[in-house]
Amino acid sequence: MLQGTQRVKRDIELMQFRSDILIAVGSNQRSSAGTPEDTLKMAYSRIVEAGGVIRAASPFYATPCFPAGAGPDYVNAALALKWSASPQDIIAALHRIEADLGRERVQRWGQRTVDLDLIAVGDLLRPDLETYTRWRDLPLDRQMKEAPDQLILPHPRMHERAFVLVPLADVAPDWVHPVTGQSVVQMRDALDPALRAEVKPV
Ligand code: PH2
Ligand code: MG
Ligand code: MG
Repeated sequence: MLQGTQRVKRDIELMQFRSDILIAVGSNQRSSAGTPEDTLKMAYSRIVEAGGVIRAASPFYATPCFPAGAGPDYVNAALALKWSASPQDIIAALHRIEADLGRERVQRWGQRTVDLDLIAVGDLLRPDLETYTRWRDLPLDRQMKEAPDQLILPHPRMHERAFVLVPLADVAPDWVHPVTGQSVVQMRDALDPALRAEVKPV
């Protein structure tokens, strides 16, 4: 039997599990499903099969690989969903779909058939402000070598990437970052216009 405060905590978490889920997707390599766009569409079907209810899907965008020169251009997009599952279950489903579509985790930020990044679950901050802030503020050279071994929400890099924010502004313009209080549109508009212009509808 769950005790009072434990039960309230669980109920609050369950409410959040039903709230808006934001996912950023990308591909810069052919898979068994075909081109990067075919692969992303296949990933969407697999997400729906796994219980995700897609509320909005952005257009596909062609984006230069970050860091520059690390690989071919990407196709990127974003989804807003409802998904009655815990963040851990969602991330596990996304990793399973990535693996099924031929994703091999060889090189950090290397070429990939599909990358499904959980960007946010409502206004959930996970695991805590201190851990979130530490990953957000990690210098670029360490970001390239280190990856968190736990789920961090919101995604600690989302606010600085045009290939995430431009598509996200199509599906969740008014979502507000729980740490900074900035909306997706405000974050997108704060980016260097030259970087934003590199994100081009396919
Ligand atoms: N994802 C990365 C690394 N670099 N560059 C672009 N343009 N798009 C991505 O989705 C992307 C990237 C790591 O996940
Ligand atoms: Mg990624
Ligand atoms: Mg990823």
